[in-house]
Amino acid sequence: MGERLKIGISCYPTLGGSGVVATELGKLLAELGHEIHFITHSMPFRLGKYHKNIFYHEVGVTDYYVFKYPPYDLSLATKLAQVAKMEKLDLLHVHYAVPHAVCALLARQMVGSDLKVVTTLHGTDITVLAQDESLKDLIRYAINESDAVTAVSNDLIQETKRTLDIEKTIDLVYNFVDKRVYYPRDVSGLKKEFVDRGEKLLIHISNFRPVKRVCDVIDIFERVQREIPARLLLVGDGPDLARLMNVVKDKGLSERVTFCGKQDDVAQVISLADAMLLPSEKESFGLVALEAMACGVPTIGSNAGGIPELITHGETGFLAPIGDTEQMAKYAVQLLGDEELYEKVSKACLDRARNEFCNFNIMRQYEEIYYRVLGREARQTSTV
Ligand code: GMT
Repeated sequence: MGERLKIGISCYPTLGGSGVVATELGKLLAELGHEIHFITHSMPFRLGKYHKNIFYHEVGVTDYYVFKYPPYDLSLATKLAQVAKMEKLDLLHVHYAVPHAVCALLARQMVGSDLKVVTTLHGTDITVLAQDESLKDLIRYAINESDAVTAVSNDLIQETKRTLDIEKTIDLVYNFVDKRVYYPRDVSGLKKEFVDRGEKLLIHISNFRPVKRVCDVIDIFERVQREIPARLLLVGDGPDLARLMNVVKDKGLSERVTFCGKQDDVAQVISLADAMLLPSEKESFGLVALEAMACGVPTIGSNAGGIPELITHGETGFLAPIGDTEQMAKYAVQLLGDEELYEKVSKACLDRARNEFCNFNIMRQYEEIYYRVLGREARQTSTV
């Protein structure tokens, strides 16, 4: 048996897929016996109850009156260094180049030991932030100076190299899903509260930002419900919410569209649905589509970014060019109107999610990267 590692994890703890991946990874690593220290400004939302081998260190921010903006990044770097020293951490695994990787590099310098830094790129740090000239050089620096860098899709690796002119090797480690949590739940009782007999339920879950193109979701739904009886469930919250509520009202769809805000039990909510809509402008992977896949719910969406690496068109969902809502609606009608096709696609979804994006396999890929940067032997672990 190889060595138990002491790992510090920093991420955006309160929202988004990157926080989900970081937290679920930490929980899995702890389950295998590694010691995990979350170092974040608030408790990661997926951490939940007490877990053996998991520790939480809150980053406080100094609000001194001369600071126009409280220096969160400096407080995070200091906290990362303090925890690394005090707990004798082997490495920091940070999610997002800005600010987490930059802070981890500063912490590594402060600690002055062999502390290693593994950075995971999740998408918008490259597809949005690295387009900003004021941050580009900093993100390139963070990537080049990390001991290892991972990205959640091949598409994101290529875009990172192109945008930042980077030659460094970036490891591909896909998002994962815990099959003990994400599986088709029996929600037949609850479903009656959302749909009438014979109606199909479409779902979209996101942070309602412009990149998610939630207006396209409504447009697709409008077309679908003209052909088959259907309802739409919109889950989440974000900057576009008020506008979307108006769009739904103006289109006269209020009776058929439910906005239900953020939900904790995502697997249960997804299990209510017959199909997921994900017509994003940018999507480095699309964790929510994987979560749907693991519940046997096919996704219809755009072929943006890394989505085609997750969804094979015609097998585990249907993809069309960004903005082609007419085609996406046609695919939805085809899928939902053909029981045999639906069963086939839904089963393929379950198989692919369980076999190719299994939490244990993906966690092992991260573990191997940790041992590689530390120059240590990977240990033999039992499966979760
Ligand atoms: O999708 C979002 O807006 C949230 C964002 C995040 O910062 O958490 O998600 C990104 O990371 C996820 C986990 O790796 C990926 O599955 C999402 O595709 C990616 N989002 C985008 O690229 C827009």
